[in-house]
Amino acid sequence: MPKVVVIGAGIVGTSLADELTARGWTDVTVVDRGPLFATGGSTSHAPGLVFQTNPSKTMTAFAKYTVEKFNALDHPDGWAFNPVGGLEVATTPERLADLHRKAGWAQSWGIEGHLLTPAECVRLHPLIDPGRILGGFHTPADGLAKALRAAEAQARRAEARGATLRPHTEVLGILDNGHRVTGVRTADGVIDADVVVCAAGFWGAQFAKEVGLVLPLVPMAHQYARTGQIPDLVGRNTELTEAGLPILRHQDQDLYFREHVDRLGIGSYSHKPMPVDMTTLLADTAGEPMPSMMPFTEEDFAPAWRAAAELLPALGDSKVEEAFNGIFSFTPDGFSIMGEHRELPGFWVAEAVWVTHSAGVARATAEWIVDGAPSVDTHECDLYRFEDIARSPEFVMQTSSQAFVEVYDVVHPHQYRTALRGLRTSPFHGRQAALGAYFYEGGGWERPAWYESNAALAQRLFEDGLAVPDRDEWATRFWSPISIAEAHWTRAHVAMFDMTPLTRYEVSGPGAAAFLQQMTTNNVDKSVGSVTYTLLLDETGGIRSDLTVARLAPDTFQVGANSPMDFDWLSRRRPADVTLRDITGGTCCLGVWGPDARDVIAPLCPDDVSNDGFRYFRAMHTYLGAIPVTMMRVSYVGELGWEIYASAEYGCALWDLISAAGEPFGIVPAGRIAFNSLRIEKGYRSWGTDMTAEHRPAAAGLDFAVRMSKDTDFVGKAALQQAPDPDKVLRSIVFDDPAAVVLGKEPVSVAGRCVGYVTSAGFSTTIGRTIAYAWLPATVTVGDVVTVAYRGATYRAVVHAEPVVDPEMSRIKR
Ligand code: FAD
Ligand code: THG
Repeated sequence: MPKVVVIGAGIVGTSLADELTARGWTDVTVVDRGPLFATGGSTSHAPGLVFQTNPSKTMTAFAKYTVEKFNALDHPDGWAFNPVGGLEVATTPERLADLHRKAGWAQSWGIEGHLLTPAECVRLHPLIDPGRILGGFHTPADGLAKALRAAEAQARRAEARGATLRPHTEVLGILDNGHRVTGVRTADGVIDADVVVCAAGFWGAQFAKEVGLVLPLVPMAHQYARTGQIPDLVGRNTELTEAGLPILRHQDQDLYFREHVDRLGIGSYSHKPMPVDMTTLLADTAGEPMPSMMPFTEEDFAPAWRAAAELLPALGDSKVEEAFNGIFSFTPDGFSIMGEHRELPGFWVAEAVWVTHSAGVARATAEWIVDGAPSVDTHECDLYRFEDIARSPEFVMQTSSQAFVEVYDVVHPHQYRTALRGLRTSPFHGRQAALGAYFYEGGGWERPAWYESNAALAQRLFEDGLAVPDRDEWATRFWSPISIAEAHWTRAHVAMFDMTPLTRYEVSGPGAAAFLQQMTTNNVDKSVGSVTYTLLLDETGGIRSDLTVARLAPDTFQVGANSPMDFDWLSRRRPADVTLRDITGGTCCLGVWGPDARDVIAPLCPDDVSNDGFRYFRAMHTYLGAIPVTMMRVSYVGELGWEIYASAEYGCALWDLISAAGEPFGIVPAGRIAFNSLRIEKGYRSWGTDMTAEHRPAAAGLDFAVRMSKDTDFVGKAALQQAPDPDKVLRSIVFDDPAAVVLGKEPVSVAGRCVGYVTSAGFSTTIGRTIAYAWLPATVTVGDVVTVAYRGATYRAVVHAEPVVDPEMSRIKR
């Protein structure tokens, strides 16, 4: 049986010991520098508020499991979970509207929740001044975790199954044999291990660094205070129950509250980010009860106290009695960090995890270690989700600080960070900026969302009758009606799209074809010049990614991928006779699509680009003017045309060449919003949003990309052979009301019952309605009526046959 060492006996380490031993891996040693179970880590003082609802389905699932698990734990001192419920109040109209959005997430992810009037809020939480609030959102299953009891109960259960707990044992180093991890070195000697899991909380980045791994997390201080006795609370709770009122969030002032018998605990994020310098941590925390507590900085708390007393007037006569600046981890995107070190197999991390998500993260990590894959989609938390730049200390610090500031903000789905923009720009960037591009950010890249230079064209089209339904204020943020004109113009004439940020790899070497055959579902071992749409599956048949694979030479393939996780997945499995290279940065890509695309390109190209001369899903190395290019006749927007790749130094010249050649046809640059709505019309999925590792190809409507009959035993094939018919499938739905807009994650109901959720959506200029993808029960079929809740409105939609636009492929294959 494999030997496991878990570093850290906080809520994560103990939960992991429980989950591993429950799966039969009982040779587990949990080591902690501190005493058990108040080790001195973040868990030791966590006030334990558990609000389950999160924009992320996965994080919500992690929290839901934590609540279920903690509710069922036994501890001699009392409850490990007290389901007092959760209440979030709004003091601004914007927050009130956002609580509707939150209620939507709760419904989508299966958390009971109710929107309340101010009077109803006060009935639940009588300390609230009803005159201060506009409404609230109540989630009855939320509550308080007693983190130390939960840690102890889980650790004892693991111990009963054979695990060993070693307090007062500091890990001084990680040992390996040059290939994989072999153990840890402690002050008392070496502990051998086949698997070492770093669950060392905000100290984890130090271990990781020692083994050559960058964990993008920043330990930050966050203020927590307890008041003196509050007369209104006296007699409400016993020492045992501690709390009876719902845990409370006042997010407009970055505050949260819980009861401690007859006192209130107040947590505040309203202060400036306070990153902790790990090199001076010991000195900085010397006079404090534990090394995760910094001295309280009273002046930072003053505004929080005033805001708290405004919401809860009962605080007026009270004051802060105990307080500290507690330390825990922040990450650039707010998600946890999970996975195995690629260069040091056997070294795993489970880091930047709240108490709220702890059991869920632990279960997924245990499944991953024991079974090879977690049962929920963990891509948002994947250790290898970060682009290179996102590992630089500067990036980690700035973005994590922004994440701290925004932790309770109303964040729009298209609101991109402002810190450190402009890091990755395509060679077209100068031209785009001059054309008034509005840039979104993705993977560090600047990506035009629309171009102000198309405003006049848009105006003309609208006057000629192109419909642009009015949108609500929320949906118009980070959006422009110009995008509708760009999409329309692509279908009517021709447009150019910057595809440079599309991740691409060169896979080469004598083993390249066999490798890709083994890794992906479709047959890619075809003639030179072939392009194949294919899937990466995990061992359970879940979709890890969807790729295009172009065979540029017998032993050279260009792979169009989705994220750094694809590179990681392929790297781990790459045999010695295959070279894998990320060529995204050194190259650029321009998509030229629309009915006039051939007329733009043909005069520039020495080769035959006719429908027969350059067939659909073929690739060719050629020239456009003087510029060497690789062209692929592929179109994510579903139009005639090509992706044109060139070495980056030609980019600007390529842009100018196509712009000039396209001028007689009225070519326009078009942005991401148009791109997105066009691909949704055409039925193309976006990995990570529409489908993830939780879904198999049949459910996602991608069976056509799986070649079960090919000779190679590709990854995931065996699982697909056993797979039952899917009970949930991805569908396109079309809204009745032309003005209906959704942005993603909204709950979908049939006959008043929530049965699924929206993944992505876009306004279709072709049919003048918004089209959305939604996961729905397989029993809901084409023609069925559904309703979608969007920030307080309810829209009717109908399940549509796919794709909504051009099912005959006549637009592409001409
Ligand atoms: P820890 O509990 O820090 O455990 C890590 C362990 O690793 C420690 O015990 C440490 O001693 C050990 N360790 C480190 N280095 C070594 C070494 N070299 N050798 C041996 N052992 C080592 N979360 C919520 O969900 N809800 C809340 O309401 C909430 N409120 C919070 C309020 C405050 C003020 C703070 C600071 C945090 C709060 N959190 C909350 C966050 C939560 O406390 C943490 O995210 C969580 O406890 C982290 O658990 P962990 O097991 O990863 O880390
Ligand atoms: N271009 C390239 N690579 C990519 C993408 C891209 N890789 C990642 C991502 N996008 C992959 N997604 C898709 C989705 C659909 C298609 C291409 C890439 C597509 N599908 C055809 C269809 O379904 O009709 C496939 C037809 C066929 O298999 O013959 O075109 O945008 N380079």
